[in-house]
Amino acid sequence: MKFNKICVLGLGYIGLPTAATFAAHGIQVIGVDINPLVVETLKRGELHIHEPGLREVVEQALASGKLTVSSHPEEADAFLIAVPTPFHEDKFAEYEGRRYKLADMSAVIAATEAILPHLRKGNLVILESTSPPRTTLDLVRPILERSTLKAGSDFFLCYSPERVLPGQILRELVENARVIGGITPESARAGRDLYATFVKGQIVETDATTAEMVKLMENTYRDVNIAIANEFARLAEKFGVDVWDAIRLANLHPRVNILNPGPGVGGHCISVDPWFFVETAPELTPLIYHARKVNDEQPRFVVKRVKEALGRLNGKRIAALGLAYKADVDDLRESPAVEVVHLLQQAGAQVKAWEPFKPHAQLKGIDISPTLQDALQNADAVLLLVRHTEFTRLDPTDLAAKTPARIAIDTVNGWNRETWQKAGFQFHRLGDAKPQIVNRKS
Ligand code: SAJ
Repeated sequence: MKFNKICVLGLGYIGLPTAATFAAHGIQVIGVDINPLVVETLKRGELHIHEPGLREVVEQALASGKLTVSSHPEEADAFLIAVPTPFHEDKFAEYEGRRYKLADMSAVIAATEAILPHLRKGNLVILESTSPPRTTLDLVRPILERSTLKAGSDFFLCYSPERVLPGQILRELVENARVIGGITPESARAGRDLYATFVKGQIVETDATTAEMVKLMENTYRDVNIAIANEFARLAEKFGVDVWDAIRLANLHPRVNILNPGPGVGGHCISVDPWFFVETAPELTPLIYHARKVNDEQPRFVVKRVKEALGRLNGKRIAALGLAYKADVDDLRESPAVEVVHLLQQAGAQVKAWEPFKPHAQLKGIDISPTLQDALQNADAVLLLVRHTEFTRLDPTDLAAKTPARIAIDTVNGWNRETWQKAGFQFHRLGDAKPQIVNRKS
């Protein structure tokens, strides 16, 4: 199938890079967003999101005329839906005492309905938004069939998940394997024809519900594995073991790959997607549910550790290093580091946070320092919350000269115990209860 013109609905972290990449490969793209601010910003040639390399690609696509932005979709050969699927803030359900969140599919519904008046015979519609299993068949298809056209015979319908890593979106869009789930084999084939425009990775055709499950399985797998790493960290502390060392040794086994403990799981994917399984099958998902709970509890566990290190939290001054949801990104939303800071403050600590990727960020209730120096001065303890490369390179002797703090707490295995101890710090690390042994060596 040949595509001359496509409409991409939703110009966020996935939709905008995808739209610009299609445009860069010669397809006429109408980028659609219901948020007038997004449309205006892009029309001015500016960007509302930060992603390395995106500005250049979008600028070029706009300048070439291949990408235009609008508030409404229009007739096209294909429609691609990449809108958010968050949770309802105030709606929950419960199964055997397990309270779970419910997905808010209103953006997918609205985007599908917006396509409806423009849907023609022979069109292709693709849902990319992460969604509960069967969304394509049971939610999107019936809306589109209100047009009286029949999905699978009059038009093609697919689910194709994005699998890109924030910070590397443009490269991964092209290089990652792409799973395309059609509601019929012909639909999947049409989807392949579209993505083959730029995808260099393997393109695999399957059915729509399998593709939906694949996406959720990837992130749930990661969540459960991080939960077990976090539980191992708790166990290691109980047994006087260094979990980081133990994980390194366990991973020498050819069929074991344990992930890293840390202050919790953030971001918009891994801490969210497992709930889509729980919501659609609570009776089948106790493990997935409890893994989510373990990871959500992790900031509290960190706070407990900080309290043990400091004796008490009330009145203590803490320099918190890092607020991003993970290493070397500037995204502070859904961040466990932010949660840790809030909890410390609730317990009476005075926290000054330093985030090198967003020194001027403003977060309600959090004192963000304009410089590292500012966060450090007057501190009683230095708390490492994010494994930014910049932090792992800090020289503790240098740092000791800038702060009265002589307690360092590392929650991400970013620092070397011996170097910090030599620089005069009492050193604590999450999941590591072996200080006396290292002391003996040094
Ligand atoms: N984390 C740990 N320990 C680890 C790894 C991660 O605590 O060993 C934490 C991170 O610090 C962070 C959270 O988990 O708070 C998630 O980070 P991440 O790097 O695992 O994932 P995301 O959310 O940035 O992106 C994921 C990716 N999925 C997988 O790697 C399976 C990405 O490919 C997906 O496209 C993305 O979710 C998505 O949009 O679904």
